[in-house]
Amino acid sequence: EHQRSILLHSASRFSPPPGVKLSYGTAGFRADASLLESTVFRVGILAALRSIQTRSVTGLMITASHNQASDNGVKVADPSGGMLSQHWEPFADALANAADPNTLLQLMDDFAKKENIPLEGAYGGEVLLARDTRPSGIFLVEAAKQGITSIMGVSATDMGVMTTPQLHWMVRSRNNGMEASEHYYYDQLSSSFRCLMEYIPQGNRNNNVNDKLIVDGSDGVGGEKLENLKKMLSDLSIDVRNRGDGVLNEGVGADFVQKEKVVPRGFGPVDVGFRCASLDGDADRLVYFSIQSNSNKIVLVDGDKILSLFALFIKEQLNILTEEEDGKVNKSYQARLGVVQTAYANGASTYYLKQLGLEVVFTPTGVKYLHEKASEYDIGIYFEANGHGTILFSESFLCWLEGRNYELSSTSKGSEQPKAALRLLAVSKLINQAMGDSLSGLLLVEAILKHMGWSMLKWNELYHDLPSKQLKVKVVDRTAVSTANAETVVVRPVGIQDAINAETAKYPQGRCFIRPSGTEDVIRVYAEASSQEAADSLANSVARLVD
Ligand code: NG1
Ligand code: ZN
Repeated sequence: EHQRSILLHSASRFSPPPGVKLSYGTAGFRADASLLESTVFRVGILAALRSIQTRSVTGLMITASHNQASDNGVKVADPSGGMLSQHWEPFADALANAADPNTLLQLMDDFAKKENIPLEGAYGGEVLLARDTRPSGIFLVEAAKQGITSIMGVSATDMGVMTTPQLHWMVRSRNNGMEASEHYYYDQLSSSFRCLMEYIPQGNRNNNVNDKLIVDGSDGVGGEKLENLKKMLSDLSIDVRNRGDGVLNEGVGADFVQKEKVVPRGFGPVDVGFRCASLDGDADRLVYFSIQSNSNKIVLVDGDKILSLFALFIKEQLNILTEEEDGKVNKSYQARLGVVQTAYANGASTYYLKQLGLEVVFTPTGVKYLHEKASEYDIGIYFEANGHGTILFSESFLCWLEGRNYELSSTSKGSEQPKAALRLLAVSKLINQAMGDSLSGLLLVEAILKHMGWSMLKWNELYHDLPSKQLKVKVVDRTAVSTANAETVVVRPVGIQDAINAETAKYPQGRCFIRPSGTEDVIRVYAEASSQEAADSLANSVARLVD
């Protein structure tokens, strides 16, 4: 009873804006910040309930990532550090859209019963919360705290301004019984980076191809955090631009650079020839680029190429590890290595990865799908073309690796095998296994380039991207389009897929698909072909089919 009255009282102070229907979508709730206070309050309640149910720490992140500064959003981190379990999403939608406190309470009661969640403080839950640099985050964090603490026995721990991957990392870390502080995060990243640098092959150690890296922080939270991390690294020279003085995500950042393929604000002719990278507003995406002289155009090195670099390096280490002195293959452990992409992956990257002999699988757009798929492998690498991705290691593989490392360090000192084991262990600590993280991703790219002795141009030459074009078509009801086969085939409206096939067949190396966006009221069109003109023309004619 006490719990009911607390809830009714606090809920009465957060009424949802009339006439607005919100949906948890691909990346939590997102909208203009002025509409979100009641939603964030309610997501606070949800994160608290999830904490009680799992008897673990959960997380709540306030961010709208690469969207404009006036937008904001909220999403929940599950105890693993990953995205909220998908079977809670309909509850999130219902909670956010409940019209009044009584309906809200009824929904909670029903859900708690169904999910066996004791509402009377059986477990003292805890929710870690953080926000990006958006000013609206300040009042939204307060709404989140009210929501969390309106569930008896659950506490809210405010971690302040953080990147999305930092918050997820800390949730994961806490539930593994480890410390969840920013210092510990920097410490783990920098020490595993140092370890990778230590095992760089002799010949490449003093190679100076990797002079300086210039990073575009998208005027968001990532720039500041990278400055902190930088202080703990000695082998790398980083110049951080767009650290927050300009407007967040405006003409800057990973989304802008990847979609527009032009030089971001704060960069210019003096940067020609340098390796550059862009983070997005909450620092979970990373792309590289270089500036061409006398042009506003950039050479983009996207998520697919980061994925290819990672896959190549890991495969090389696995090969070293399983090769016996006499050249035979050690069968003691066959690690399953898998690569996960979406239909947006450039066809040339898929072809390249398959040629390396790798298993490549596809999922629908949205990191929750990619992450889930990647977790089925001993080493699962996933990336979206837009630069969001990471590497997952299975517990059993890491265990085997620890053992192998121990065995090797005593028997074959100085050989490549123990180094390969140590490198893989270092990668598993450097890369953020909770979710894609631009900061840890960046350090891994830098370490691998150094290891290979490659410049960015050399890296970019792994394969040549097929020309591609992305368009969006505004529609009244995007749900009218539904797809199958990892979004490559349209099922409804009937007939469209045949028309797309007929168009696509007109272009050499043509590939084209459409899908409803999970974050905007649009249908997205993607086309690929052997020339830019052809890709543009294919995209345009398919867009006309949708209109
Ligand atoms: P939608 O709007 O569903 O296409 C976009 C991105 C996703 C993902 C989400 C979440 C593209 C084509 N789509 O989703 O990859 O990043 O936003 O932010 O880039
Ligand atoms: Zn983001």
